[in-house]
Amino acid sequence: MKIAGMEMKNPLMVCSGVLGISSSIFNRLEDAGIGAVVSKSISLEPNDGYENPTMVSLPYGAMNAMGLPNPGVEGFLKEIKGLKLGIPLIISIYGKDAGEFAKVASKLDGRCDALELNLSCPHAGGLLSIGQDPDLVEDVVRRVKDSCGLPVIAKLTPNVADIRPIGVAAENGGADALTAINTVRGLALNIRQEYPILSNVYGGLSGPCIKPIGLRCVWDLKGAVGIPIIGVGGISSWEDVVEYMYAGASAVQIGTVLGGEGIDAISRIGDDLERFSKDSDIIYEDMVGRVRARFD
Ligand code: RRO
Repeated sequence: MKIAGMEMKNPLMVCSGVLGISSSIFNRLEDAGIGAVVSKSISLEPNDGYENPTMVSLPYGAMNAMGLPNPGVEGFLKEIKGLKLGIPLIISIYGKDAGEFAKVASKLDGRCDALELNLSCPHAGGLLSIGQDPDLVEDVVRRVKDSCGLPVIAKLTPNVADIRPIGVAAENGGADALTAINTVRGLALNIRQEYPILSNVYGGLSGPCIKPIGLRCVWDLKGAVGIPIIGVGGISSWEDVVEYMYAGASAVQIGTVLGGEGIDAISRIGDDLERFSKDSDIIYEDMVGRVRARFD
């Protein structure tokens, strides 16, 4: 199967952020059968991120406010020097404005198979506001497309009243695909200490509890854009993958489940999905958008 010009053996990707950027992790993910990997978001300059606590597990998912920690684009390129992968490598990038996004993109030209633009971190003020404004989204995507020859995937936020105009703006800017969704802006409190749990106060909610929100966003985008959609949010089983694909996703990303179960979750979900495809005689491409509104 092909998505945004990348040949993939299955529709599974690991989502940005959860497993960092080391070459050994990318190699282990490939061995576990992942179709493509996405790096943590990389910026022009190194960034330390927020103070601890940056992560909290909840009975229904997890919440994080890491604060975009990363070694900067030059440090990242050193980190992956010598990396040999037989699957597509997608590098997630961010910048404070379109010009910075374009600078990071040009430094990565020819170093990976696609870029994913993080327009959607729920607690990095600037990024969230770029991702909530269709004009800014279109401008960032266009500037990045002009600055490199890589396929560009725009990662969208669910933290908007209507995700469709944002997806359409990314498509108009030249995006090759969309990723929906980043985490949902939330708050976790400790009533004994009488503090918000995360040092940043606000965080991004992920895990099983956000699956219906991710599905709704994929469904809405499918009706609004012509480019492929990569679904993400709360996937922990093959049934979740099929739900996202039936709703309109051409591929999916897996994240929070890896925090609890580790990389074994990839082989479990991948093997189960392949079995479902064979038993039901539905190839991956034919799963995309299979569910229609009941009264269409
Ligand atoms: O680093 C983070 O705190 C973070 C990022 Br960049 C993002 O896009 N989404 C998220 O939930 N956390």
